[in-house]
Amino acid sequence: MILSTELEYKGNLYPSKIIFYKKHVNILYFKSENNVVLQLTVERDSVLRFRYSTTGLFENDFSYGITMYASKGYNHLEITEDDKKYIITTSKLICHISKVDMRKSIFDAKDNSLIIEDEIGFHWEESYKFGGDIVKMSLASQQGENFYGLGDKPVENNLKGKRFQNWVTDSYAYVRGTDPIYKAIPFYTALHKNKSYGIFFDNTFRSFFDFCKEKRNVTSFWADGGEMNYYFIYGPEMTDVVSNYTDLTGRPQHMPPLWALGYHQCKWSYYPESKVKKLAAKFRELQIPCDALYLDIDYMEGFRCFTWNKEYFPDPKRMVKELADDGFKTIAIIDPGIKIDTEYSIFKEGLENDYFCKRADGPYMKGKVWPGECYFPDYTNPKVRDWWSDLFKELIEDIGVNGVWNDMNEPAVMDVPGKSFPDDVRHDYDGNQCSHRKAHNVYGMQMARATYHGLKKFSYPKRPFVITRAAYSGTQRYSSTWTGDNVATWDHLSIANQQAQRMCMSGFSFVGSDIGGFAEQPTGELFARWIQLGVFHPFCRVHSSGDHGDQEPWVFGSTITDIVRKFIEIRYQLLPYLYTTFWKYANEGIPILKSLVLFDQKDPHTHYRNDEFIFGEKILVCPIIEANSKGRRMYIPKGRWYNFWDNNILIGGEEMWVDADIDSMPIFVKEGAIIPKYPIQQYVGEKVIEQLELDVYYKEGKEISEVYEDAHDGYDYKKGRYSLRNFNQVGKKHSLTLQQFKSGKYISSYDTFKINIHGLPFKITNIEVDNEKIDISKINGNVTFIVTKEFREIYITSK
Ligand code: MIG
Repeated sequence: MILSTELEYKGNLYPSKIIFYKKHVNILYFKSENNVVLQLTVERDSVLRFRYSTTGLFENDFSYGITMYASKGYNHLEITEDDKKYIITTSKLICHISKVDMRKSIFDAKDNSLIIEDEIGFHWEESYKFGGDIVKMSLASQQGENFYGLGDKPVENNLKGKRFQNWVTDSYAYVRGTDPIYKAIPFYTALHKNKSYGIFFDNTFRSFFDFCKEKRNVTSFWADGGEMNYYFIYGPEMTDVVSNYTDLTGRPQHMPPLWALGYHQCKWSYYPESKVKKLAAKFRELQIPCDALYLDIDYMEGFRCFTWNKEYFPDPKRMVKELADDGFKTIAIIDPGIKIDTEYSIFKEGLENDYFCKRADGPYMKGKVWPGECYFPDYTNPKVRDWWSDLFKELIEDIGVNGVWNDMNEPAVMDVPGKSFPDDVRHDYDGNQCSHRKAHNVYGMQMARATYHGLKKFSYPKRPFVITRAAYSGTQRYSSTWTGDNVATWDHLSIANQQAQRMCMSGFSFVGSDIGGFAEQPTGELFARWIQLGVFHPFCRVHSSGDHGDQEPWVFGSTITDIVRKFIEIRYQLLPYLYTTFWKYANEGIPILKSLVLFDQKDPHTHYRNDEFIFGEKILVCPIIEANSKGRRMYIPKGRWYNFWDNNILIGGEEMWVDADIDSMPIFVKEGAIIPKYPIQQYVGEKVIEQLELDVYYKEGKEISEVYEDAHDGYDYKKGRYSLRNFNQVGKKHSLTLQQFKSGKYISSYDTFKINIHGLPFKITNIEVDNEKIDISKINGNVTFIVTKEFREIYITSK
């Protein structure tokens, strides 16, 4: 294995034979003759934690990645042994630990099949330079095994044959394959023989993953320090693996306000106020829906966080209010670097209270960012986080800004080699003092966390909205994210697609790319194609660096404007659908976007697919990623699918050509689906929803759909004021039954559903709603009718 530069080490060491074993409730300890201790925790029947010490002593057990809400408990735990091994059995797994060398094998308890076993297993090298160990794990990879996940890596979905590094890095204009970039999410899922498991290596040092690259049959991961500490998460369904991973590392702590799922417009930068106002007016004039406008760094006074440039923005409170009156939410950027300026109150406070990061020998960590020379708050100190949270009072509570955008929090520094803090910088790490080697990957996450708490406090009773660039596992609890400084090229459109899918697979679904590309300027065609993809990403924002030309929906001519409007309108119509899938994500950790392998792991065709994905539960999307396309070939997963545009039915399970001229893209709806739709609005809340449309796609057989709603903001839903509607569609040759089961106490503004039935294979002679016939004389071609939202059963027949 290649180690990071300059580490001096003594060669590999390995555990020797086990001489001691002890059990403490669900924690097992195995000690080897040479003082290696394996601590095995049975977290759940399908989740095992492996932690190794090379000295017999463990570090303080502290993690920013794991949430305190992680569920614990198992149904069954039994430990036995024979002369060769210890055998740990839960209701889902059987784990063998070899007595000779501590190597492990894990089997599915159901059929005794091998899921994963150690190759060399745990080994390590001592580090002369830093002390501690370089900790390593190597696992034997089975034939035909594939790998997915790992955060924002800008590569194909399937990671097999590749090696990666986790070290959050500001990566302006990265390209396909650049590694590492902004995020460190040391979690992957593996799949072989229709069984999926995941590995979460909860170690924040610079870490590495090798997926059968160095050796064809070996997967390994290692880190420059800290402990070998990882979670094995069994499926066998990949969805359950991801869901269990977010059970461990957390899910969004609350629903986003619905407007955050609307369309966002950003640029570096919109200023002064008159420009922002013109921008807002243009959206309304052209009737292009938009919910949020962004203020990039130029709104500040000399880039000092929490200040305003009074020349550009003489009265921010008034401006924010006027924008709000027109339905726009204002999002402001806040970076970590605090300008060294003894006249600047935030700097003074930070200095007086000793909140800034220091170098090993005492000087402050000084680095150049936009404001010039800066010091940087140590967000790994809980006191600093509290202070930081409180700094948002004026911005949020008084001025009324609705969301905060955390940038440069890798941390990015312009004048320091490595473009970040040097290794020796000291951090509190919540009382576990350490160097930047350990804190680097969580620095941005802790900034986003502190920002989140500030917004939560000062936006109350509204929900906070935060977006961060840097992230470690668990950041999904606090914030949304984007994929950083991409480029306006066709390849980047495809990379954005990959990254969004990958982030969803990695437990972090609230993600989007800079639509159109941050660097350089897209053609109208590329912009339109990117919008088409972007409206199907959980976070939907156009952003550009601004110095290469404009990137608003109307700058590419009216044809493009019309296409862009049409797709943004589709997003707004689908908001109740997207909101429901967000709720599934926040509640159960189900990824909002599903790569085809996640959607149908049994089908080997999905294992190497990249472009197609499922948006939510029922909608199949495939972006057009090449210029001058009139359509494309794509893989349609198994099952029957309705073409969204013309209702033609396709039978999946093969690759086929799909037409998609510039004003269209391949979109399909799963048969049996019931898709809720709102009317087109220029912004969330523009209209009182007076009727919910339900698009029903007939299927012979049964299909379940859900619609989740609540007040779209605030916290009442946590007290039961939400509405969850479960719809059963049961289609037969000559009948269709729709049943509704409702729970929750939220009362929606509408009283009726408008039901549109697609693909009904028979002519209706009778419709009964809760056993009462309705007048069908007006129903002809399109099967559309209106029913009360309280209906329990609709029965449609032909005699
Ligand atoms: O050094 O704030 O990724 O979205 O517009 C550039 C200016 C700093 C990088 C972010 C980008 C943002 C830009 N920032």
